[in-house]
Amino acid sequence: AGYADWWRGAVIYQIYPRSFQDTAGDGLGDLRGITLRLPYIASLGVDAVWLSPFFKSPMADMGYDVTDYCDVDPIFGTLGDFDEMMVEAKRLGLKVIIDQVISHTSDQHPWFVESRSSRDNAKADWYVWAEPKPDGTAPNNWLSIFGGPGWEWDGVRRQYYMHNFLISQPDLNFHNPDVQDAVLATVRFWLERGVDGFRLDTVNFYFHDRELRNNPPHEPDPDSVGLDAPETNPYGMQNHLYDKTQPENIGFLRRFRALLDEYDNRTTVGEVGDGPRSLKTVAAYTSGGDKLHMCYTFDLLGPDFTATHIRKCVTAFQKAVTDGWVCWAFSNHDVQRHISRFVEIPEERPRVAKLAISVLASLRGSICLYQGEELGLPEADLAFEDLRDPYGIRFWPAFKGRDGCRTPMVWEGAASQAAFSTAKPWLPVPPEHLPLAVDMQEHDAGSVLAHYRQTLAFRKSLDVMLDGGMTFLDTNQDVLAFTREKDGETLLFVFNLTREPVVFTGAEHLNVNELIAWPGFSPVYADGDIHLDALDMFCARLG
Ligand code: TEU
Repeated sequence: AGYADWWRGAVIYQIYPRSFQDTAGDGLGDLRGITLRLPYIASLGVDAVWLSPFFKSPMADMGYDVTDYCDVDPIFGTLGDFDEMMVEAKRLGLKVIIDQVISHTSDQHPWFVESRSSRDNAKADWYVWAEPKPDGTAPNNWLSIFGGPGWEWDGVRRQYYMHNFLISQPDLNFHNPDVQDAVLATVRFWLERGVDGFRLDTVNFYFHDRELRNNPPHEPDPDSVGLDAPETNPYGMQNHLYDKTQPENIGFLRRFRALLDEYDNRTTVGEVGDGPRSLKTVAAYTSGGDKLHMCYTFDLLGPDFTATHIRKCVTAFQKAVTDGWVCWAFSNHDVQRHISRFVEIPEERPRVAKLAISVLASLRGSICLYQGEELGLPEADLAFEDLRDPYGIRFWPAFKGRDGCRTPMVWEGAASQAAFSTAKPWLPVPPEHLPLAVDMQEHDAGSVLAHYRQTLAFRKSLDVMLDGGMTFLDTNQDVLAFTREKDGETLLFVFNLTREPVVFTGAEHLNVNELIAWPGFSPVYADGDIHLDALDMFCARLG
């Protein structure tokens, strides 16, 4: 693969700027804080950082509600701070991916302020406006992911506008070419500033059905996680055929890619949460080399950390997406931290954290890590009074929201506020995170942090790990067993994700040539059998 393909197999570290490092003393992370900590991120051996939004915003959805796509919110700093961060990232050999939230804006965005001012202003058609039904109710049955109807009445225009998320996140009308042009102009702004790529928030929500047809009813999808999980949100009771994922998006994504291709070595990763259709959508968005580079699905963001589940997800992906590229992740800023999803007994946390990154780093695809997972941080258990996430506040206690994974990064276990800030942080630093702080693990060769570094270094050291093939072994044993292969080199991986030891017999006919020691795991290979402990793994070169 040439250098332009750097993103294939890349390890991307997601930063939640509000919670990473405060330098201004206001309890909120900022861009200078990120710059300060970039050497730490580089020391993990990742290829790129993805910054959650730092643009001007009233922060109703913590920055996923933008009022100016081309400026930095004062709480995060200035454009000058951004440029300094870019310089430091370049120096350290880190790529920078920013989060483009263009499906919707904030209702405070000047575009929306103008659009809602009358029915005939220049931006009247920039958002999704519609007449009420004759009885005054909303145009159709579309729902918002954050609860309630997907339409809000506007008393000035005497029309409804559409929103997939908060009422204060009106949906841009991508059917209007002027909207596409305006959005692409903001993308060019950041390309000119040197960013290496874009994470495209809710990329399958850009277009809606122009006829505004009602969504048909749908049994809730038991696999869906977080916001549209059936037990917490009626959103899952509808089949979202018409409020998102329309065919017109393909044309827009081609325009997006053409713009990117005017610059060297840029990339995109689209967030595709499309329920059961997600893989079809990923295939459509990433095939052909003329749309997105990668997509990100919610497949591995659920509670299931079993061989069966991971094999099912990867196999389904391989079948559906033959020409395209995926980015896998166990955690992000929207879901409960994976250590808490995968583990009930706290004593198991470090081992599962090590096993999980070993699995993730062995998969074919790029991978996204979420800040703090390299420390094995569990989800913070917050009180209702602490919550800032509007979604958590709305659905508490059935769904506790997304603040539990957004608490401040812990840098120094003995320092005030874990050295995140000199002030009281916007969310509390959980006391149980302190022993896991960076400085507490930094010099411990057996720590989760050390394991992340070793695992990522191994992944980076072999081409076969980056874009080699991935083939599951045909076995009925309860293990995750597969090979990675490229240019005559073949690696065998066997993971035991259960809490019972297992003897894996499926390697007998394979030519195990050289065992590869993996830190923290000590399987025994004897007479063609692989003896794995509970929560253990095996790696070898076949030859
Ligand atoms: O999330 C999109 C999305 O679909 C989420 O609702 C997801 O299903 C949920 O968070 C899983 O628990 C993106 C951003 O990642 C999220 O932070 C924003 O709130 C949302 O878009 C609106 O911009």
